[in-house]
Amino acid sequence: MHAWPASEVPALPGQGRDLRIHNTATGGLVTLQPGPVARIYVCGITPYDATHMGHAATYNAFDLVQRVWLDTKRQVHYVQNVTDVDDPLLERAERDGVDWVALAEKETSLFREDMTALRMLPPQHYIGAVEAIPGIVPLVERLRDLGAAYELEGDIYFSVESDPHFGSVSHLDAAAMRLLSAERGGDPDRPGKKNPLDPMLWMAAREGEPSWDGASLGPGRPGWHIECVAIALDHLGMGFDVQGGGSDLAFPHHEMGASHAQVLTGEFPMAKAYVHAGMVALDGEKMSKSKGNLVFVSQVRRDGVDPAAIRLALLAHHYRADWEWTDQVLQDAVDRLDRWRAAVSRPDGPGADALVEEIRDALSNDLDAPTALAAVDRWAARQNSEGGPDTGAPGLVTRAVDALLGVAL
Ligand code: 5CA
Ligand code: ZN
Repeated sequence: MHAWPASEVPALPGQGRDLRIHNTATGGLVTLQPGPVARIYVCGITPYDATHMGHAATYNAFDLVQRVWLDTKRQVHYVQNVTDVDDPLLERAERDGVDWVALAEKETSLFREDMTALRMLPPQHYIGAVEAIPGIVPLVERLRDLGAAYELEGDIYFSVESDPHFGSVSHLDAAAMRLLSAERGGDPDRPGKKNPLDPMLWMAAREGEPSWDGASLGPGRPGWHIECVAIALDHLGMGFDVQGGGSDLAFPHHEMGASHAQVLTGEFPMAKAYVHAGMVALDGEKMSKSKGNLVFVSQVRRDGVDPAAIRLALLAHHYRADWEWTDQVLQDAVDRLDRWRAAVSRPDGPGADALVEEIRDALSNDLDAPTALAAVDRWAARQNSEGGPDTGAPGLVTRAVDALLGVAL
């Protein structure tokens, strides 16, 4: 499917920095040194109740990853999926009495509009689960031929024991894995499984549900994790730089996906860093579609808030922190945007070369956007109080904030 339009990323003077980022798989920071083309896969939405501020915060984190890489003059090869067929989507369509295809299309369109408004860089490949099915089927067949998958009443499961590296993303113990598996789309209590954690690769066709030709697997639809693996391997190959998503994807989704890919290819690891964004809450609880405690990007935009202010509200929090969306968070961002805009709308100002380096230092250090914002705040405060003689400064600040933070002043 098509993605959304790219906003220009201005080139900045001087030298970008290599990205140091927290890798869930090692529990520490790693300095990534991609080749001339950095490769990133970010898990996309399941298209209903999109785009809420939690989604937006997670995509903002991975947009910053790309902006740091682009500043080093690398190209970025970015792939994202849309989980446009899965249990929760079908359940929502059923609940609301709407066609699941129409629901997915409508929500994906809205997501594209929100991403465009927020100036999130688009993926080069934006791939739906449904369009990936012809590539998924042979992977499931191969896993079965390798003895890493087995059948249970027509459904095909992946055997987690087939991957000697299973557990290397989340490092959770079996009890914790079992709990999260039950919470996040798994079926640990289904009788007949070899290991309760084994995830489904291919679900045999169910009465009244959509299904596709699965060749030797029979008609059915793909499991969740193999969807992202098929898309990532097809467009990026093994050993790509970053696998990204919210922290709720570390287990089971990214753990299982890594295992699928590692068994399929015999290579390890699938990604050089597994990067996870914190969870955004509302009224004390994680913003989630199942609870319905959501603030939508599109609603806030309709209320007349500049998307650049929404972006600043996201950037004011470290991507790894769990934080709460409040009216005050948004108001602070609106005020900051006003101050910054006032500061760059003068013909001269305090020199800004050092500021560009401060922003670079902050972002390359585990995407420390709050520190970058504080540096811009200091420049803006000086400008708004005493001004300065540098006629290039307001333009440079505008370009740096745009290129590195995705904020249009
Ligand atoms: N389609 C799958 C990934 S393949 C999925 O998880 N879709 S989603 O729509 O549920 O979430 C999309 C992204 O937003 C995921 O990376 C998820 O971790 C992230 N996300 C969901 N809720 C929040 C939240 N409250 N705060 C931060 N990120 C969130
Ligand atoms: Zn995914």
